[in-house]
Amino acid sequence: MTDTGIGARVARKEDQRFIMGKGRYVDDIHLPRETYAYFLRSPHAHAKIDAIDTRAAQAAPGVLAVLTGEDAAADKIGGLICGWMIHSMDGSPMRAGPHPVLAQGKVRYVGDHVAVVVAETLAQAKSAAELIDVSYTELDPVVDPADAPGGKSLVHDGIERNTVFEWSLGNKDATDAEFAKAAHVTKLEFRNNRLIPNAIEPRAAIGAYDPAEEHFTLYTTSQNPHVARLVISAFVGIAPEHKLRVIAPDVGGGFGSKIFIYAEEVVCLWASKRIGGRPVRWTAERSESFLCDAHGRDHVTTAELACDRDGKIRALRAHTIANMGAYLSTFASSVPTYLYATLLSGQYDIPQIYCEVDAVYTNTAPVDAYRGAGRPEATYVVERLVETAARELKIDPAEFRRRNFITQFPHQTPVIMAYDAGDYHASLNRALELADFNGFAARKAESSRRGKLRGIGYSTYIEACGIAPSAAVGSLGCGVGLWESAEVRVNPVGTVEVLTGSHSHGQGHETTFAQLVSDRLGIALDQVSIVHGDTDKVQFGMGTYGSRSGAVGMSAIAKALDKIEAKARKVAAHVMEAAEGDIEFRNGSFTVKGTDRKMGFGEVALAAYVAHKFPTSEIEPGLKEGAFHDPTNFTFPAGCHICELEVDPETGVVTIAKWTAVDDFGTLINPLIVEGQVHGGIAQGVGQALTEGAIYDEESGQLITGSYMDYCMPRASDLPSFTLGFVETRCPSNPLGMKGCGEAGAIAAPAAVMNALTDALGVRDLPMPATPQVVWEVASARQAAE
Ligand code: MCN
Repeated sequence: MTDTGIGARVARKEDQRFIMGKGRYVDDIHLPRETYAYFLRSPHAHAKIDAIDTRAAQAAPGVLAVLTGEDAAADKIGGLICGWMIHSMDGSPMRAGPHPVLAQGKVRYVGDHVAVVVAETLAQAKSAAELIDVSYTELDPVVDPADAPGGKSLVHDGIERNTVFEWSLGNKDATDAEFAKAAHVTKLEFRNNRLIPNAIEPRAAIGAYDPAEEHFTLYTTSQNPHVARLVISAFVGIAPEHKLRVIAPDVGGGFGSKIFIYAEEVVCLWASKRIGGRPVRWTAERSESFLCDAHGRDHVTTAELACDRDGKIRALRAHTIANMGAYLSTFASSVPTYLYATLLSGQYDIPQIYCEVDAVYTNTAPVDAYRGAGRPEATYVVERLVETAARELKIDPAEFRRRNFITQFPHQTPVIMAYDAGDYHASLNRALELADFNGFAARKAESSRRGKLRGIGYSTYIEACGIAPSAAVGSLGCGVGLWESAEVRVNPVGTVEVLTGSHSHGQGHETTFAQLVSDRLGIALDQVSIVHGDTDKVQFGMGTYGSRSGAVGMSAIAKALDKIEAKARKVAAHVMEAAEGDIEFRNGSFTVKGTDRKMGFGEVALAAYVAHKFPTSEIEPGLKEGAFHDPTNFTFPAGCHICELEVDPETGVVTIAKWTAVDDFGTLINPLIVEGQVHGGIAQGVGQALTEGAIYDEESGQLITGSYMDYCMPRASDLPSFTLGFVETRCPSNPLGMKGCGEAGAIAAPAAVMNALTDALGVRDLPMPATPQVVWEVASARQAAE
């Protein structure tokens, strides 16, 4: 390992500009003659639009255009799509209601896009929006997903029972048979609370139409600019792909919420053309982000675990109602299905699993992938059941897990996934050691002396990421292939530009991707630059989500580097007049075996471009190679998180005393960055467990938690210093042996917290978020009962 190569703890290159305030985000970009868009949003959760009178707004100072859904329909602007087809148990395709970019006939959630005003200034656009007169007939909103099928009204006319699909996975009869003969059944009912993503940078878009070239440019806060271009071009129909450039510059976090194609991006492009080509810009206010960014989770689940007399798990079954919100967002249908039920085996050898998922429409913001997407929900089901079953069977929870761990690989689960590599005993054992589990009883006694309740909880999670093999996801309904592409351009002086289809918005790709190049070519880190986020520069890409940029994106770079090395060897052989087989390449130098003849990588690069010393009929000049990488399997990061916490029964305040995480991410490219990823994920998972929860008013469908006053993000002071460790089993399905790390913390953490909290309080279950009020009520009831 070199000090900048694979495995090195290199500080993030990109942080220099971010910390100095020199990042270039969409809102920092200003184009000549730009204008401002302001969206008039629905104040109602569910209402018929009887009429929209825009005349006063059109005449207001500075206004250039006021556009509604009727205008969009007249201009043949298509609706937004959901790109993953799910079929119900009866074989029928999912029922996707129309998703217009501006409401047509009806509004379906508070914040739904009703009209846009484009004006010379933002203030003028906002003032004019107040002059738009919309006549609504209010309809009963459908708010609670559990009630949606029997709801008072239909979110989409014609979509009966508000049901998008009724899907299942696994063998029902075989699972039921195991339950029928089980010695013990543990049953839990819970809601995986609805979350609102809160990236530091709110969403923003600038649409610019060039009438001379009939060409559009979109600057947007996207995690996947090429997919945005594909959808906006092929489905929304704004322009063919070669007439649309999408640029996602520095993006300040996304956590999934910036994967999707949103109405505002389309409207800014379309409006720019409508006003003759002046750029149209929009940046979300935080309150708009709360209302309109796709939310996450929101499952209502009943789950059961069947065990035999020896504490061996025989079967798991679950029924989940998944809230999709008012419209199917870009990848929404995949989240409660193939990203959820396929992980219900956890780290355990479970002979039978059966899961049914009813996806429903409600009059709430669309729900789609949010850090972990389906896998935190699955882990929550499995790890809460396992912990509860162990307690009921009076088996130590760690021992119960050990009895049921998968130990042979590859392991085919009953729910599609084939786990390729792992060592679950190793991560549990190491975590117990690092957490000083043996000292827990003494710490608990000490807490008790201070009147506090101490608890410990595990989450031995698994996830599937590195999304994903194209043929596999295609067979499951995905509309696109999920490979990744890369191009490595070596300049004549030996510096390197890597063009990648991955998109970094906080994950440190500019550093880790450069580390791979530094390692392979033996050149300094600052000789490498990573180019991403621009469809005119990067050949193609599928973007960043599903912790795929390492396992899939970097694998594409590794393949391109193989080609670079192969060609450079040929060039070196000609220049040094040696047989290609005698060329060795190590630490940035090409040498001829058994001689002192030697060329540096930069010299070979120059020779490749000068092209004097080799037959160009056999070897093309230049040194530039591209590659696409399609993985052969998902990657399966897994590990053990242990949360130790203390409850103050007087106030309900929960203090996390200790957090230990031992994760297996295969080969670590940069442990420092990986640790940062784990930290962030744990913080989000703790937020889900203890503080965060989106709440809509049942009667009106208004978002009650619409600002930071009501929606509580975890703060640094809510978290301890984390103790991290790693187990390393190489992933066999990519050349680097990597598994994704970007979501693990958020997947593992909620179950660890709730297992610890139920342990501390001596209760079977507790709802998330377990706010001080929830905890205080439970603690008080317990004390009253004692
Ligand atoms: N890495 C490594 N060794 C490994 C695995 C990964 O050094 N064995 C490095 C990678 O090279 C990369 C980083 O760790 O620099 C994360 O890699 P990976 O797990 O492949 O995840 P992605 O880069 O694809 O990022 C996506 C993931 C997801 S799905 C969400 S959601 C998320 C996350 O990353 N959103 C984030 N982390 C985030 N971090 C920030 N700051 N902001 C977000 O929006």
